[in-house]
Amino acid sequence: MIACGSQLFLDYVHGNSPLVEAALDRYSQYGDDCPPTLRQAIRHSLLAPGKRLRPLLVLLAAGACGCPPRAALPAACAVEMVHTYSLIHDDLPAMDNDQYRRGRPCCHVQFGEAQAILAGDALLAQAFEILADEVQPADVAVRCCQALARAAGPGALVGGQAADLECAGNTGDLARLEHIHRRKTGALFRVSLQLGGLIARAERSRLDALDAFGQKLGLAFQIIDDLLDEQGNASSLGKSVGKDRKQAKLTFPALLGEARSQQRAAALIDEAQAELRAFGDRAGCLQSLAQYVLERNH
Ligand code: GRG
Repeated sequence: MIACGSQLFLDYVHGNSPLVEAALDRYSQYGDDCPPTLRQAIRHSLLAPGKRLRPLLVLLAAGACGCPPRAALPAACAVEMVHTYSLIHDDLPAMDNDQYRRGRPCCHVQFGEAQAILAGDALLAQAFEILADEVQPADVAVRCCQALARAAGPGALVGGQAADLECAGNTGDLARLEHIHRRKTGALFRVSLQLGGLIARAERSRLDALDAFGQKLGLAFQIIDDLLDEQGNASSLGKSVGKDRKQAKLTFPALLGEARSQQRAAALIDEAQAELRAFGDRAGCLQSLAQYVLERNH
């Protein structure tokens, strides 16, 4: 296994996120049938400076299985669309009621609630259109649609969000918290890696290894996200901070304390990296991304 820090991943971001940004821009041009306000609302959120971790995971997983990044680009954009939809809807007054996201006013703050709901709806639908139209061959497209639908659905992203909303008042234990985040955060990390592997037509053992990596990475990402909400600053994060504590939310630092949360995230990243041993050098960038998730400050 390659021992490396986050620099390899940061170099990859430098080389490959322009590909993702250009494709997202292309996919969100739309014709005259899409009203201008809806187009602007979608582009406001989709083209805002997100970290693009999920699309990069798709490209890196495909690469680790021997497939060039361009072949996985449509699927990478599809996942980013589902993620952006979830952020737009999460920020709504009926959910987290946030004001600031990706360094910009939230979609509903800028365009009103109705347009923000529709922008999210449009992105969710478009993600599946892109997979069905552009992933080849058709049986792989079907498997990609199935995997993304499951990850976005009632037993994963939406279910995790619903469980989180019901979990007000800091009640619950570590098992409950992890169950929420396996669905709310982990499912999109896992499916990103699966889509990359499916497009590369990877064998079962490789898909399983990517999945085990994704589970551990997703949980570590969430622990760090909770820590950043306590310790980070709004201008570098591009979103509000300190909300979890104010709303007495169930979080990792609230249950474990900050030091133990940090240790748990580090242990999960070590375990995640070990899952990729069989890929050898091809997974160097994924290993480095895992390190970045642990060290990130935004
Ligand atoms: C509304 C169905 C539905 C789901 C909402 C995304 C989400 C679920 C909630 C957002 C709140 C939150 C802090 C979730 C957990 C971690 C997370 C998904 C953070 C945002 O991801 P980043 O940091 O965002 O990768 P960027 O903007 O960089 O893409």
